[in-house]
Amino acid sequence: MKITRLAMLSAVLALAPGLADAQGKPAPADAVLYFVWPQDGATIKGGFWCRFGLRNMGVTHAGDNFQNSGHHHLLIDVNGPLDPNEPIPQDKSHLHFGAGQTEARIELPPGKHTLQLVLGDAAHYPFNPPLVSDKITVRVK
Ligand SMILES: [Cu+2]
Repeated sequence: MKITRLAMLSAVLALAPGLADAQGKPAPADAVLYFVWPQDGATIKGGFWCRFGLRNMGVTHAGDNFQNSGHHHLLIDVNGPLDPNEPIPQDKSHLHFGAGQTEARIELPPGKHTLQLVLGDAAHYPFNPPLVSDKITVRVK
C-alpha cells in the first residue's frame, strides 16, 4: 500500500516539471530571429513578400512541441510590450504562421509601419526571455 502511494506521488512530481514547461521555455542563447526582407528603412510599393529568418532554432507547426523550435509571428505597428505569461494575441496586428511558413505576402496601407518578428512555442507563448527580431520601420508608398 505504502509503495503504491509513493509510486503515485513520484508520478505526480515527475509530471510537475512538464507542466511548468508548457510556457516560458528558454530559447537557445545563440538563437537569432531576423528579417531577411524587408530591411529597416525600406520603401515599398504595394504588397510585398515578408521573409522571416531564424538561426540556431527550427521552424515547426503550431502544436508541435519539439525542443528548440517554434513558429513565426509578425507584429505590425505594435508598440506595447509582449506579456511573456500570455499567448501571443491573434488579430490584425499579430499574425500567426502556425503552418511553419517562413514568408508571407503582406499588404499595408500607405505610410510608415513597424514590423517585428516574435517566435512562439507550440501553444503560441513567447519564449522566456522572448525571442524577437529587431523592430524595423518600412514606408509603404
Ligand atoms: Cu502562434
